[in-house]
Amino acid sequence: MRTIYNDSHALHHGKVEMFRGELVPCFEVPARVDHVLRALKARGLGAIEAPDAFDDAAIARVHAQRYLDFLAGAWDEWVALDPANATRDALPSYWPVRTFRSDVLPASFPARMGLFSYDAGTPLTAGTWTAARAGARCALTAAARVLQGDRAAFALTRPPGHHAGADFFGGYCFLNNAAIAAQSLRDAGVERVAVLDIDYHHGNGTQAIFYERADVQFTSLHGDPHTEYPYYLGYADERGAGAGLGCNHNLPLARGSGFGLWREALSTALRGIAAFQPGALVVSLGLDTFAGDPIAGFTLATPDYLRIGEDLARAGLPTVFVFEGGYAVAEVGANAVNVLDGFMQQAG
Ligand code: OKP
Ligand code: ZN
Repeated sequence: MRTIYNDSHALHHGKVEMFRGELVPCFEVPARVDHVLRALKARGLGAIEAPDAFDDAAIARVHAQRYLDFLAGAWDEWVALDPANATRDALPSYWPVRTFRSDVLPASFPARMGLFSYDAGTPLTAGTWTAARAGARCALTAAARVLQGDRAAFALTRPPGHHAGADFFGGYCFLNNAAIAAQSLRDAGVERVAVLDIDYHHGNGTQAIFYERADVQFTSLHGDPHTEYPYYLGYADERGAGAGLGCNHNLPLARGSGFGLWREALSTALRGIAAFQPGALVVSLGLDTFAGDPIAGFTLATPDYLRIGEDLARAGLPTVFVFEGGYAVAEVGANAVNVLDGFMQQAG
């Protein structure tokens, strides 16, 4: 399996995130991807290639233009507020919750930070836009390789994407790489695309982007949002709306769940995907289901990821893997590569 990778991911390196009243060191660090890259090379899993050139039109198929304009200029605006900001991450402090307006674009940069975000755990840094855009291009390139006939391809990207909505960032995510890949498959003529999100956290951004659409099915296995981030979405009764009614499937599992329960839920998810008869599958590949993850609560073990890869391959679909979460840095490489290795061994 080909991996599409670009080292500009490292230009996004937040220092701190707000957690329980304190600024704590970021969990989402460049070393995550370095470990996956090293494990890929050690395992000899296939070529590691740079992304193709894409203009931003493919990204704008998913994201609102005013949000993209904001992201592109955000760092310069932050530093313009105070030259000393150049040494600090930008974090939002105000949000337009219910009863506030979101149609007006305030001139104030901090006000726009809040308009385009939903948490204080997602620092925006000098290289965030460049890194996120390169990541989206990796996802687009992986989708292109699958369209060109590869059985599967892996977009090794960060920051992750599945929490980012059409016009907001949050949950360490800025551009929704999986959604951008799925939309590009649609635009290339694949009539139905399934997105399967196996990150520990519900992919609220991806769900929201496709919620009213019948052409992209979204299925997610995740920690129950009653207790787990992102709390406000990801419940089982969210089935889609309008034309998309019945095209959204959430399978929340209690914090503490192990691989037995998790794999049963995967099998339920794969049955729903088969019934949709998609032409391609996009997997939001989070590895924070691992027992040792510092910010999540399932108990999967490293060999379990081989089984996941095999189960996914048995779906028999052209598959684009997009890297998402996984914060047990020393183990994230083996866990990610086990999924891809299991997939290729089963795919034959
Ligand atoms: C991103 B992805 C930890 C609190 C949790 C947000 C988690 C975002 C996870 N200090 N903060 O789904 O892996
Ligand atoms: Zn996650």
